[in-house]
Amino acid sequence: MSSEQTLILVKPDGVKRGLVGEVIARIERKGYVVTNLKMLTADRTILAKHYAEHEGKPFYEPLMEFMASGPIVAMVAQGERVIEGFRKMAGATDPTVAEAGTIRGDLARDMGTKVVQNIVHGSDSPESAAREIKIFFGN
Ligand code: IDP
Ligand code: MG
Repeated sequence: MSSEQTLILVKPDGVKRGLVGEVIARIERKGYVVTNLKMLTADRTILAKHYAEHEGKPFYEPLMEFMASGPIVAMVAQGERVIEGFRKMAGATDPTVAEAGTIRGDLARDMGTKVVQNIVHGSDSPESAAREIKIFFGN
């Protein structure tokens, strides 16, 4: 399979806790290449596009509020099967059960909040990656 790209976000909890370097270091040690990167505070418009698939779910509003609560770091990582590879590195959505050795398993836990705070986002398919990279970085 040819080299592909994925959209990775360090969420507000990761930035607040000073884990941006840790996340980037793991991506680079794995051998993926960061090809674009920026810090921003996401507004509702951008978040509504990014999380359109979750609209109407019970955690949607808390998710929007959490993701807008502080700066995030958006980046594009590139490599063979990076979409699948980064999802594996991130670990399960619920950080309490995410495997040790994963970003979420090693660095996050259930904080008792309405929305799960789990440090990172990673695109889940080539279609999502293309759509999400466009949202954060344009064409
Ligand atoms: P993912 O980030 O592992 O792909 P998604 O199902 O796409 O997980 O959900 C997006 C984000 O919404 C999660 O990373 C997490 O922050 C939050 N979330 C997902 N499911 C739940 C839930 O059942 N309760 C609370 N928050 C959730
Ligand atoms: Mg997802």
